[in-house]
Amino acid sequence: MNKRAEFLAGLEQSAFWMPFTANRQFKKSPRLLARAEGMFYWTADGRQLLDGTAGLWCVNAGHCRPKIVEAVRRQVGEMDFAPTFQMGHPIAFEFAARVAGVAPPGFSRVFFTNSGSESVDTALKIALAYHRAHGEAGRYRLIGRERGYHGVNFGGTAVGGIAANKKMFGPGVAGVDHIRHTHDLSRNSFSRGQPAHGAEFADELERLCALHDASSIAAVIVEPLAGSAGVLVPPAGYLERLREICSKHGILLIFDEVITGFGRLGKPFGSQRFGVMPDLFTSAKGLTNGTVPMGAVFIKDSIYEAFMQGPAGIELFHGYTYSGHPVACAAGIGTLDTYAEEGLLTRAASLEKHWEDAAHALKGTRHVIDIRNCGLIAGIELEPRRGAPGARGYEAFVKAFENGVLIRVTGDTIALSPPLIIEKPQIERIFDTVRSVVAATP
Ligand code: PXG
Repeated sequence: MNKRAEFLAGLEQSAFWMPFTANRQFKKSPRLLARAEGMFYWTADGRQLLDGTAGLWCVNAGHCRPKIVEAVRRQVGEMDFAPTFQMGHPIAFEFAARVAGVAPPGFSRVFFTNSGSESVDTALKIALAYHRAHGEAGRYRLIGRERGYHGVNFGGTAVGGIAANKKMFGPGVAGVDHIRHTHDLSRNSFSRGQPAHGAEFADELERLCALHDASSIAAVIVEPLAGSAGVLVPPAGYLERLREICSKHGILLIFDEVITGFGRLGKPFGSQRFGVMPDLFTSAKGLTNGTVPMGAVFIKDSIYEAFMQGPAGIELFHGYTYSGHPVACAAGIGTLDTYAEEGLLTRAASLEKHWEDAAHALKGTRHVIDIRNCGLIAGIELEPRRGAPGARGYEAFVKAFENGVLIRVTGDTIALSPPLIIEKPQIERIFDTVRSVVAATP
């Protein structure tokens, strides 16, 4: 047996417990990626795949970009690791300054983590600690939203609103509640960009303020545009209303920008796209173009300052061994250089109309019950097959993979989010493939 055949034969017994994967099914008929460049992956058996998902919403500049690869190579040979607890290294300070430089004004402080999940838990902890630091220790409740995805750590699982991600893991974090999601097919199906109806869903927050007493609520966390649970674009006026209610009651508003950050919506961050500013926001993924794991929480200056007024000593008892990891910082600097040189943090804006038209041209395709889009994101919702929800979506994914296009499905919704370097003919190819595989699905 050659090496590859041996590997495939051993796969069913593999030690790798794969995340969010049907392990037994996958290991029987694996899909293996071996190489990547620009807009493409190549499978282990040598087939080219057009990447319609930027890996997992992270490779915004495309794969294996030279500046990033070179920066990582250089750094890993110069200093592989150095601690950031009561010590530091220049590249962490340099990257913090660089990345704060692309954030909206007023967010000049950055806390580094290693993932989106860690960014979420960090942001929630900073929100709780902030209220204590400025004399409102009674604010301990955290409010999330149905169908929200905030990673898989305990905090993010608790404020998240996806039942399957919660049900196996016990009671979770105390003092958590949720507002309803914004999905409303009956009024908003086939909306282009922000749907017209649903700003009033934000009023649910007023209901929770009345129920729990607003002075017990520390923070509300939402994705400006919900990605994982099926591309839910915020209704016009909805985020504005949430902001207004939070400000009125002294509640911090956290935007989870793990997906919407770094150019996905045509502006550097979703807050800028929608014109609504949070108090803290999370990021990961596009921060390093997915090259080295890293996340970051961006903190409004006044929140940081509140901590710096406290007693001398450690201001926040929180951090990770790898917060500000030198190799991740190098990847981040290479990423920001690439984004800047190629105008990628705003490129989605110039492609959005074309993308939107290509997506909505699928209206009328068999099984398609909704199409949603914003920036370089599209969600195509399929009618679930009777008695087998998710089956149609999964089959479309497998067929697209066989036809040379990588798409992502969540339930029966196809979520598309290509690298921001995509060219128009590649947009055509993605939607043509989606149309044919969906129409051919029983
Ligand atoms: N917040 C948001 C909004 C996310 O989308 C996380 C937090 C967690 O990030 P980490 O780095 O801990 O995974 C995410 C992650 C999908 C998909 O298919 C989305 C994510 C991860 C995996 C799959 O939509 N988002």
